[in-house]
Amino acid sequence: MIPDGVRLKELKRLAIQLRRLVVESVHHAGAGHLGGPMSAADMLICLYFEVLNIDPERPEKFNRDRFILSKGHSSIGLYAALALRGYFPVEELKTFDEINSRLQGHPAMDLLPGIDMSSGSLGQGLSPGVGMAIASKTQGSNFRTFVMLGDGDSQEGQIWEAAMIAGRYQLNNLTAILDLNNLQQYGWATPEGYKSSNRIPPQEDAISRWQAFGWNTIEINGHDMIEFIEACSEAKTYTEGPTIIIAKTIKGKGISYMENDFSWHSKPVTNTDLENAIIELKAQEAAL
Ligand SMILES: Cc1ncc(C[n+]2csc(CCOP(=O)(O)OP(=O)(O)O)c2C)c(N)n1
Repeated sequence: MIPDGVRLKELKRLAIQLRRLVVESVHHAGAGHLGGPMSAADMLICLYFEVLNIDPERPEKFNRDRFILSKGHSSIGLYAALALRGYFPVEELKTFDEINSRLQGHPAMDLLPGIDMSSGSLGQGLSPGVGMAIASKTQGSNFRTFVMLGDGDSQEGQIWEAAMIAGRYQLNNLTAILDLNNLQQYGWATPEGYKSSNRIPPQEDAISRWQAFGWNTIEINGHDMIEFIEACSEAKTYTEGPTIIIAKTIKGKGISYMENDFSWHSKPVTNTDLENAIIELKAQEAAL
């Protein structure tokens, strides 16, 4: 269902809260990823508050929708979404990245309720997504599987092996989401990012690539919540095969000094950085 104005405002408020929790957690931990969680923030909130058929009280329920964060380094974004949705206390985010914490730098499925798949080694998230989608069909279930990919993440060959199988078996219960922020750890992932450089881009034209593997493609602005929710609905009604939502995003979105700057892929947040981020996020909330 498409959210009305009041609900949309609430979702936007949650995305601002998520961004604040990410910066606070990385500041507290003294390390962590920022750019990737920020580009994914609006979609993570939509997934956990609108799209996924889930029950935080019963995180193991067989018929729940599955979500895999293939770009597992953005774990703190996922943890913040899970905490806000009620899977565990928001307070626990303060343990992010500590020894023996359930909130490790990369998601661990045997530690934390709500994590459907461990991830962190790039390129490995779509394969288990294919397995889950096949399991849903062979076990007569109707749960859907969502996998969020990074553009750097999808430079790994295993993504394309999984993409080929998903197309081959017409897995119409599988939705991939490409967080196309054009940047990766130390530089560019796509031609858009390469505008100012004469280096050869590692990835070109995501749409025709995915279509060649038999996928339905929907291109959206990944920071427009309505576009994202509508794309998820369209994916549900597409019966011929898997769908990928190609979401154009901005790395670091929401904190001006982080936006489109790959040095904010991962780095410690100083006290001043934190203060500046909170000033911006408070202003965004006041403007809602
Ligand atoms: C197999 C593997 N190689 C390298 C890394 C180190 N690494 C972590 S994040 C990252 C860049 C990821 O870029 P992208 O998928 O575009 O993520 P985003 O920009 O959304 O953060 C790299 C190279 C890794 N985690 N796994």
